[in-house]
Amino acid sequence: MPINAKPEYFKAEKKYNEAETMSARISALEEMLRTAPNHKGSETLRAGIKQRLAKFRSQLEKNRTTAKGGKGNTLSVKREGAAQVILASVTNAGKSSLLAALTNAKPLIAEYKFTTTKPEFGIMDYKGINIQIIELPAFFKDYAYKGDGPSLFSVIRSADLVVFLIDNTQNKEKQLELLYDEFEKGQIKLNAERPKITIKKTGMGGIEFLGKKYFSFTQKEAIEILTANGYHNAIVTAFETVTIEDLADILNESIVYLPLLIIPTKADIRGEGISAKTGKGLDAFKDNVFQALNLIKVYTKSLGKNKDWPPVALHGGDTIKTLARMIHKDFFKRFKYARIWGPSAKHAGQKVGLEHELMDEDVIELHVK
Ligand SMILES: Nc1nc2c(ncn2[C@@H]2O[C@H](COP(=O)(O)OP(=O)(O)OP(=O)(O)O)[C@@H](O)[C@H]2O)c(=O)[nH]1
Ligand SMILES: [Mg+2]
Repeated sequence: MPINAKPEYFKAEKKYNEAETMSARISALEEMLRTAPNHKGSETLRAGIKQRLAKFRSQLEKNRTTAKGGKGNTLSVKREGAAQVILASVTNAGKSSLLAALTNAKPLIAEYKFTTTKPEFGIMDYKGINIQIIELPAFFKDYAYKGDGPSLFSVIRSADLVVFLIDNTQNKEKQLELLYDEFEKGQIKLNAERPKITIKKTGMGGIEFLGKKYFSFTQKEAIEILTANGYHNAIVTAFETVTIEDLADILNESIVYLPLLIIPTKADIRGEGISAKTGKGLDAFKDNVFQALNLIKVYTKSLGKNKDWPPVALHGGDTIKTLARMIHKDFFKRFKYARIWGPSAKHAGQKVGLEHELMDEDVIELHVK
């Protein structure tokens, strides 16, 4: 029994105990989490609620996705290009207009509400790099649980970036609140860092803890939550301060972490941001997307020739090794050295090895044995 809980909490708990359907159970648990006391002594309570919530949400998504018939369903999107970007908004914020302005897609654009009813997608060319842009049907309350919502969240799960389009002509706070709420229900953490804790199953020896100084909970609490999740033998390592809620999050395999951009639309009518109508801000938008995806573009070149087109998409921190492997396995096996020009080169044509870290706009000449 939680100490200092408000009457609202007990009301929600009663609702939970009496709930007959999965969605009723989920919404009661959400209510419990909102009304549960928020002090140190109630962290275990909150973690427990979160866990049940996570379990039921995943179950709901699974039921809905399999009911859709899995594979051949029209709601899935075949991955193309170097990365996938999700456009999410309330209805009429201008997703289809933006998709049409950025890509080869020809979605229906109209003044009436909920024009788009299934994912629409196309390829955006960013300076020679292909990026797939996906418009999802507009969000509304309980999208994550209703109708196609759970299947659409599977599309989000495999994407690389989420963009919230916020309509300058509608109430901004309401739009943001709705979107954040639904993404939380869908178990997507936006712009959040994965808690710095790892759990490794072992064959025997019980549960062992490393980095205990970072735990803001007792070992007993941790063991309780771990065994409830089927971990009886494991090594748990913390690298930074972690709460019991962080531990619950890490145990929940359906949680996905994605970067988020918030972009205001219809800037030709009022406010900041982009306009799909006039093209205002679209180049800056593309730059933002590319950066938020943590992508870089590099060019290969052959001896005595100019750089090749199109460039190759890599991620920040990638090395010559990543590039060599990507081009051809022989390039990696027979690699001798590389010459580079551009931002990561100390001087033009610098000779480097496999571990050299590349930067956006580098030009690389690979030499093989
Ligand atoms: N002035 C102006 N109108 C826009 C802009 N973008 C979209 N619109 C208008 O807003 C309405 C909705 O645009 P859509 O692109 O269909 O919006 P959506 O978000 O895809 O809408 P749903 O699919 O129905 O959720 C249309 O009448 C568009 O012409 C813009 O940048 N400026
Ligand atoms: Mg649309």
